[in-house]
Amino acid sequence: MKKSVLSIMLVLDTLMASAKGLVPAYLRCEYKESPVTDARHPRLSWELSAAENNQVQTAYQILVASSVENLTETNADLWNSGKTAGRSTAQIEYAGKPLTSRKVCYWIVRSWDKNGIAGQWSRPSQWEMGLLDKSEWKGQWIGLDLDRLGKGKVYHLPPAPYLRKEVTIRNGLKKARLYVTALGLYEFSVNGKRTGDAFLTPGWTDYDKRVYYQTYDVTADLKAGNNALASQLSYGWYAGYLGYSLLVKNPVVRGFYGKVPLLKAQLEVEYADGKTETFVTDQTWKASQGALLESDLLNGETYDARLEQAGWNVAGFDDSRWKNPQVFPDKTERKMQVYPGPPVKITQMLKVVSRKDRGNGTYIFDMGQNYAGIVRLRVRGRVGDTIRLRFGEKLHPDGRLMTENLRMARATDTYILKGDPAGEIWEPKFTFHGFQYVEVTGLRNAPTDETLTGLAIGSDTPKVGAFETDNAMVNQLYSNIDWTQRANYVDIPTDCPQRDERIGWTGDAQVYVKSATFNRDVASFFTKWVVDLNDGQYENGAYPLYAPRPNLRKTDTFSPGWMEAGIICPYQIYRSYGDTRMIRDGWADMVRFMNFLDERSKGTYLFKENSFADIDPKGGFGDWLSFGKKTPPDLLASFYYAYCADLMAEMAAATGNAKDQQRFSETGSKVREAIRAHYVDQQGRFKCDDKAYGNGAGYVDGALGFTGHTQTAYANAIYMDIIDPADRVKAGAYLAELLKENDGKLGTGFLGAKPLLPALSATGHSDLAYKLFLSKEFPSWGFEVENGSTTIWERWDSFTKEDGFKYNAAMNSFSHYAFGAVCEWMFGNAAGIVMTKPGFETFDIRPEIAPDGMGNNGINHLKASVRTINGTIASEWNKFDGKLTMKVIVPVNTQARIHVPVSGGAKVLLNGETLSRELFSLADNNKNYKVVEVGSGVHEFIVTH
Ligand code: RAM
Repeated sequence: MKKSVLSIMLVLDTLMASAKGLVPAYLRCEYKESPVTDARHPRLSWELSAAENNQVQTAYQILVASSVENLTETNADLWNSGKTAGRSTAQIEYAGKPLTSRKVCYWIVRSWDKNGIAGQWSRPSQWEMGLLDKSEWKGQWIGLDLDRLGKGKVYHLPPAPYLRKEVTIRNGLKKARLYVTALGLYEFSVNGKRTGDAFLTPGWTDYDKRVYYQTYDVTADLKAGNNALASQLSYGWYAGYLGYSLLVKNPVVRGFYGKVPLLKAQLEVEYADGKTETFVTDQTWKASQGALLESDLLNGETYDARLEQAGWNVAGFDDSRWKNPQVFPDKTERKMQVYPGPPVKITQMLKVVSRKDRGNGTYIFDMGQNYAGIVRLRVRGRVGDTIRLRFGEKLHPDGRLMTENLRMARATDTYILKGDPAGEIWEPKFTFHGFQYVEVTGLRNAPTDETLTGLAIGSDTPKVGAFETDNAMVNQLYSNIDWTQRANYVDIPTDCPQRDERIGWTGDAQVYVKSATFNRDVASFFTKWVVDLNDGQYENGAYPLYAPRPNLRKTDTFSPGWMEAGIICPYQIYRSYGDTRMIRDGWADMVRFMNFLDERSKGTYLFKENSFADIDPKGGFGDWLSFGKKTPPDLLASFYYAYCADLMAEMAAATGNAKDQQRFSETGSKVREAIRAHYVDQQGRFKCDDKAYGNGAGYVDGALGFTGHTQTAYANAIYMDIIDPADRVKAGAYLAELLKENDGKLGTGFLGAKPLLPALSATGHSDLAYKLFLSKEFPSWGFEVENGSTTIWERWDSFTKEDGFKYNAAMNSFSHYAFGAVCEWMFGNAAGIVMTKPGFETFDIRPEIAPDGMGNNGINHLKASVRTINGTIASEWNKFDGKLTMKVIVPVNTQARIHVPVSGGAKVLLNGETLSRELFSLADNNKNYKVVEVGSGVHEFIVTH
């Protein structure tokens, strides 16, 4: 009886659910929810869910209207796409009426399922258009030159300007938008309330070419009568210290784009009677200085609360003693655009884990996690008490704060109390540090855990990935990878967040970009940075060492392995998100880069030894931080040449550009041929003319000598498909052999570490890949974890329990994501999530099961998931009692080929039934797979013998 009621209910449930059909949600525009954009044809996307398995979308319809009420088929006044056949749920370009500045657009979508049944309309979402023409900016650049007030011996840090203006708003306010930007950094407030919650606005660009702005809806913050607009500025990337320029004694160490930070803002209000009014930055504003005495990204902030001008940011303040600001001219060629990336935000609060009294009024707080950000200080004391906060990633063995590795970055915040008996709370606004430990001095009373609160900052890239196993080391490693990404994806992808560097190194970015896509949604983050890359391209077509590209050191130009980021990053964004707009927008620049390679190779389609002897360091950075004999940088440059040509050919095809597709596939084969002729010996081994490098002087680690027969060479050749498929297995064997000769240890640097495990897996050496992955011996990922890491380090042995800090004061970052590129293998091989069509429209699940017999050091359970632009994919496997189970989640509207690892005579159950839909059996990687093609749903497998 009970049972039949249950089944009737189940039947009813499914009926009701299927009646609903496909359900669209997570509506986004230009990768964001309810954004402001200046894309004239913004791209829309949504996610689908369905109550039944195997569902796909066969058509969709989008309505866009000027109001939510008009979102009906007959009233949609901007766009009615009509029923449009197709499975796409992303990258759908708005194709309605031309959009004008400030337009607020509301939209809904519905989808038809595989049975042709229309689902319900989604909930409405919206986007808003920014200012599409620069001439709509009426505000001027205003600033206050306080430069002469910088007085430090080493650091010239002038106070930060304050700007204000009162405006009168009439009765009947309907809508108000504030458009703001700065050359430098700004924080803005309306009637004392901060606008938005973004940090480090408006971000770093090549300010001569473009500057981004933010748009705030301030309707609710204004009132009839007098209103105060107020802004604090800081020097930031525009006018502050940058990178290692001070360290390397560059003639310019700060103010790379200008000396005086400038504000540009306009407040546009609309009244109920249809009238509008615009208030802009101009000479009538008032300017002064205040409590913020020093403010610099690398060097920290000094805030003297005694100098606060109470009420400066609210209406009615007496600013008669304030000056009028100076108006600065604009550059006509400078573009003003909507910030395309995810805003930098405070993404997490951290509590103090422990604190130590070091005597003499010095305390050290442990935040428990190395992160990028700031701390909020809570103190009570007397007027003039001075609290100094210093930041470090590590402690010396004797408990002192270790700051040597910050080099010239002062990374110190100072707060001077006003003596408020109720206590004082302060946090810096325009700086951040990379740290785990904070040294505090100057406290009047013994601190508590509440004295500090950690505030992690970073570009607010939505978390999409999860990776979990029954191996604690691996779980910690995954946490380390994600934290390092968060600490370094701060407006641009930086190398490290702590020392005097923090620049957008292209090599680091290109080796890591694919890994990044598994952890966070980085689509809009790279939409921003790829523009910086193109802006940073040299006249000759080379992409720079870092982007944006201030002149931090005269000799900084370009390098093989770094410059290719200009091709690899857009390519990866295309693969991960199906984004072809980035390809189209950057195509001319990317082609210029390929022309540069062609010209450099002098028509030989090869880079022979010494082809890059004219750059500094000679040959470029090569396999940076590798061990042993060096892989010739020219060999790697040639590999990258072929690889870039392939990616270009694929991107040309994706954008229907047959001519360029042909050009670049031909380039790809010519480079391969040339490599084979010059760099490969009779036995299929990589070789080089090491004599050509002489004693190696000028080359990175050139004294160690050069050879083509390295782990890095084979790993890259396999990964980039440089060698004939027939020789692949041989290359894999050489790689395995080289590992064996090296005591089973990796010797790879920045360029070799990423492809190493994927190359082993691809050539049947999954067991070796696992061995490296699970190793805890130097050099390995596990070694860092064993030595207490909470982030990925620049060097495997940046710190060891035995030897402490070997490389300090030179180059020893504890938050450097480059070696975190193993993440690609974790998701792509261990969990086996392999994209077969851009955006994961189709994919393979092909897990490599960890070898048995490793006890606690092995993996018996692994579960990974990633929320793609086509929905969430999950892959899980368990080994126990000689049985293997797998669970795979395939999102609605996608197709997966699931590879079930079996060995002879195994029996496979799919969702409890003997596998009968098996497509084919594959024998590769010394493993047999049974392959089954499935649509959406949860699919569980049990493999028994
Ligand atoms: C270091 C950076 C970066 C690397 C360059 C070559 O200083 O930290 O990681 O790409 O050098």
